[in-house]
Amino acid sequence: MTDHHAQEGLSGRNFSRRTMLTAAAMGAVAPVVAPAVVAGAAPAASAKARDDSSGGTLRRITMYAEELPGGLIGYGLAPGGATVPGPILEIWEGDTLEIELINNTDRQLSIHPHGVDYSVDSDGSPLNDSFNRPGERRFYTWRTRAPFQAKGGTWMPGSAGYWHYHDHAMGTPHGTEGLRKGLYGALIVRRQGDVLPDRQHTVVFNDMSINNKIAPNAPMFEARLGERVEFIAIGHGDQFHTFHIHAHRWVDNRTGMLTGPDDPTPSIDNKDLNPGCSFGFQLIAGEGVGPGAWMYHCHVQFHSDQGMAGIFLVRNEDGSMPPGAQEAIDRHHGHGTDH
Ligand SMILES: [Cu+2]
Repeated sequence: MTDHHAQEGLSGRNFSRRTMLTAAAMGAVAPVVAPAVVAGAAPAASAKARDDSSGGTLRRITMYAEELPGGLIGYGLAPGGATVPGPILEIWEGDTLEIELINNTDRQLSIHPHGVDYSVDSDGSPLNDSFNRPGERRFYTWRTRAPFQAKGGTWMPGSAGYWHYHDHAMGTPHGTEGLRKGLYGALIVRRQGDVLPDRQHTVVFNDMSINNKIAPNAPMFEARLGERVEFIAIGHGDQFHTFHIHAHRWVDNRTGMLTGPDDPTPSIDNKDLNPGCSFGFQLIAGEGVGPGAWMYHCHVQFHSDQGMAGIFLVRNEDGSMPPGAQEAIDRHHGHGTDH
């Protein structure tokens, strides 16, 4: 089974899947960094030569598109390491990310990003002849930039945001089949000074599934009480969705956090998650409500009823199960039946 996301637990597996592409961030988060990323990272000196204006770093990774059991296809950072969703790619505003995508399938596919800058040959679309043929390697380059002042003094947005990447070439010129089979993942571009999380979870509402699973096998995301947890929510497919999480809320801006006590940005716990959309936020697990098995789900009623519902398990601080949580998980396994 391709159960990579369903039962990640607290083993640190989700950390190992996180592609921290920056040494600066590593100290704060202490993830297990995928060796391929470290090995591929260019020294700062060459980054400067490449991109003097932004001061950003040129980062290089190799990604692999591979078939998975159950008819799925995923992206990974090592041969045999593909997952659905793919790895979280994370860079800083100003960085350039060069991806060598190795297509280990017998289908044509690509990688197409949202939110960053790229030239037509890195578009990831058949329109621009930018895709991998079966067995082919191909480079894709994504550029980012900080906010800047345009002519006339108006401010233009930087690249920072909770974005995503996906196939744009399998099945149709829009990658409809690739998306359906699992070729998608989260892309985070951080701004200098952004707060880093203890733990991250990618939630993709893809047609009538969550990460290509449905209840009772929808992903169970875990954290310990008090941890700073980052969710990256992405929508794909042909359905409109709304993402809701129980007992926690966030702020409806780029980071999900207020900038100060007087920041008027509204606080929410439910947000549209339509195809191609993405957003992210951080919460403090169990803050104000305690540990427990908290539900997250699509709030379109027939979607939740048909299995777009999972559990955000907030464990006790020491990692043990809080009272009632196992019973709640057991109840969730009867999802779809009356009780
Ligand atoms: Cu839905």
